[in-house]
Amino acid sequence: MIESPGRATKKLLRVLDGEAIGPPPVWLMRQAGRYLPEYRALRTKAASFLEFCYNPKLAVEATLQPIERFGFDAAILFSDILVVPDAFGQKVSFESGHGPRLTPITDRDDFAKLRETIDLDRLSPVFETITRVKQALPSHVALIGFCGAPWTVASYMIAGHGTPDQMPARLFAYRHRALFQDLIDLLVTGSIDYLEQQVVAGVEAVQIFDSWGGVLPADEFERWCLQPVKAIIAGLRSRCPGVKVIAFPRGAGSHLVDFAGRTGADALGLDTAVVPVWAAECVEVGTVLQGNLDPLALLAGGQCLGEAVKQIKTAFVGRPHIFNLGHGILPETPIAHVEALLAQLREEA
Ligand code: 1CP
Repeated sequence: MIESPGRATKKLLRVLDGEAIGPPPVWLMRQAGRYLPEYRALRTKAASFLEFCYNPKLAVEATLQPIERFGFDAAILFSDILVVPDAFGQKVSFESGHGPRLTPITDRDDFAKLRETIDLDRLSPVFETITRVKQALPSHVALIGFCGAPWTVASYMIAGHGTPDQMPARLFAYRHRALFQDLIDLLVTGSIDYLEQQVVAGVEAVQIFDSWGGVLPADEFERWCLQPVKAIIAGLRSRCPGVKVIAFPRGAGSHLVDFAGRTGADALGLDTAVVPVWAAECVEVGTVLQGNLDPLALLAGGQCLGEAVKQIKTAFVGRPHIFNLGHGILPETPIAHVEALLAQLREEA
């Protein structure tokens, strides 16, 4: 257990310790971002998205903005999962309107150009951001760090950009099994080092985003998603005993039942497609559940939003639950809908 004086006052950490609290603590994936006018204004102060992520002054402000506006129960470090390939020496950039661009890894020669260990010095602005955010946060707000799961990060490293179905990485994994395994192993080691430094800098929990695991058949899911996440959690726990880990294996379907137990995660982020009452009944007892409002219901607002929130809250009564979306908030989401969501969550105990 990582003890801190504020632990008992932080609802999110109490739930991660296994307590069922009503109303549940709430934060939203991608809660810092383009739906906030103050984020859009801040974003203009950096020439590129990576420079923004590596500028502690700006990243601290971006992390705090949604806390100041909405009073969420947790802040999530403002950064991106693709700082990891950047810190392995791969060329990474973000083009506005086109998302990330990386120099793709196509063969063993490209792989050999990566560093053998992650460059933690390059990531030092991220750790500075964490330390500064920690000092600025109200005492009841927890700070969450994160990384991408190896499969999801590798899918960008292989394709060189986002893809709807991760076909380049899936094919690569079949055609070049040993090489792909080496890439995954490298990311496991680098992610442990990276998360460890996030914990040292002050995060109280970490989330591992596996946004693209859902496209894989069972054996590939086991090999490229479940086992690497398990290895990261084991490695991190050996260095930071008691750190809380939330796994978010988006699209994992029936794998969700024992995913936390098998990987050692404390909590499981449920994606939008998961039926809340199914998860409450079928995911093994002892797993804290997080989720899973449809980001489009939040965007639409009104009655759809009200009903969806109620359904989720009701399904998880009596189980440790963290209210969240089933995927990241969309840039078009009206602020008033986030306010309505929070009012509804807080009024019905
Ligand atoms: O300002 C901008 O326009 C850049 C948009 C943006 C933002 C706000 C990107 C580019 N990343 C982020 C921040 C971010 N990314 C956070 C910040 C903390 C918070 O949640 O508030 C986090 C946790 C992420 C994680 C992330 N990045 C994931 C996993 C979660 C998910 O949404 O599935 C993934 C897949 C990425 C890659 C990425 N970074 C940015 C974009 C547009 C993408 C997706 C690219 C694609 O596949 O199309």
